[in-house]
Amino acid sequence: MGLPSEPTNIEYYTAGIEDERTESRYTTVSGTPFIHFNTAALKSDWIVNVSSNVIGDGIGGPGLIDGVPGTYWHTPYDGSTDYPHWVAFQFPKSHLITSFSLQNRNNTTPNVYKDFDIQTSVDGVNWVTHEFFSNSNRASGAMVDYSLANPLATKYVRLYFKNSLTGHAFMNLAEVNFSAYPEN
Ligand SMILES: [Ca+2]
Repeated sequence: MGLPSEPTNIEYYTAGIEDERTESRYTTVSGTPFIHFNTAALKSDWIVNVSSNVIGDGIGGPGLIDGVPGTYWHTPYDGSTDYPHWVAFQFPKSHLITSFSLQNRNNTTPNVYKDFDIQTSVDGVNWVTHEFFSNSNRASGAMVDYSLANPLATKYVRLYFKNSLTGHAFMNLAEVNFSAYPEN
């Protein structure tokens, strides 16, 4: 299972927050570097925020961008926090995202998300849904790939998890990778 191959000429969409309108643009991006952001070094300048975190189990949002399958983010399981759960990323500059992958925690007890949205923002505060997905892979440690039907150019991206594949109020996740053209 690998990430999708590099596209050449693609059409992408940017979301306008103020008028809640989506406009399309066409661009030629061949010649710019296409990067699979899947190591700690490549993700070192990302800012990550999570909706909630349980203390003492996993290492929170940083566990999602350290390139280590064994580290993870885990939401509280004391009954205080139900879906939706989310994780938001801020890149140092706008990235044109074409695909991404989410790695399940490698654990005997799967606490896996099901339906989720990929969202975009112009300010990191107000979010609009770009596309939605449904996960059916509950295998421990599985790397699950998702391709965007419409690539997304954004500095801010959020994964908004709406319910559980495994019937839990909580979830965990080992790693998040994006594949993108970093734009200047
Ligand atoms: Ca990790």
